[in-house]
Amino acid sequence: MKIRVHTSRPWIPLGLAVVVLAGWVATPPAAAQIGELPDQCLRALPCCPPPTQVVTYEELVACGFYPQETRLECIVNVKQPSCYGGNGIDASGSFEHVLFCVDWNNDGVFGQNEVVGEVTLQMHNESAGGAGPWSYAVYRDMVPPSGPRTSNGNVGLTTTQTNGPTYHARAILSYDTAPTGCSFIPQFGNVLNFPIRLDPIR
Ligand SMILES: [Ca+2]
Repeated sequence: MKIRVHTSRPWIPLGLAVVVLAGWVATPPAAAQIGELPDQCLRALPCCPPPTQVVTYEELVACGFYPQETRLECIVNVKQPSCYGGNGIDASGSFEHVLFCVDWNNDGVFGQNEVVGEVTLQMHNESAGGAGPWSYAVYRDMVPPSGPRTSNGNVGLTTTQTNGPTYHARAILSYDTAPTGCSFIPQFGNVLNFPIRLDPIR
């Protein structure tokens, strides 16, 4: 048997109730704002000049080449529970940018025309109580300039004959700010150089 307990309700003038309700609509309670709060974390750095390639928050830990898909890949470790521009997994958060370059002419310099692609990883603050670091994977399929992938530089040939020439690649991780080129030095993030071998597609 269910027992209902009745309590006497305090008398509230109608006008006062309208005022209270209007105030609640104008300023929702804190619980209603969860997930919409801006990230209060400021990545403060000493001055001057501020250090670069700070890897306290995120870091490229390894990169490589997957020949079968002509794909450059990297592992990005996200190390902190916050400071990623938004609270909650549904927050807009921020972006971790990774730019890939390949020194196609093997002159030891990554030129502006040797960018092969960029990928962005949307990031947010930890919201489920987990403890990092968390390892994310990013990749970018690239289209080499005519030659090295299929025919050892013989422009016009479309064979898959190649002896697997070696090239040098670079990945640049930058939080929030997209790298502007292969020489970009990120403030938050880091640069990794790594050799790759363009083995034939098997
Ligand atoms: Ca070059």
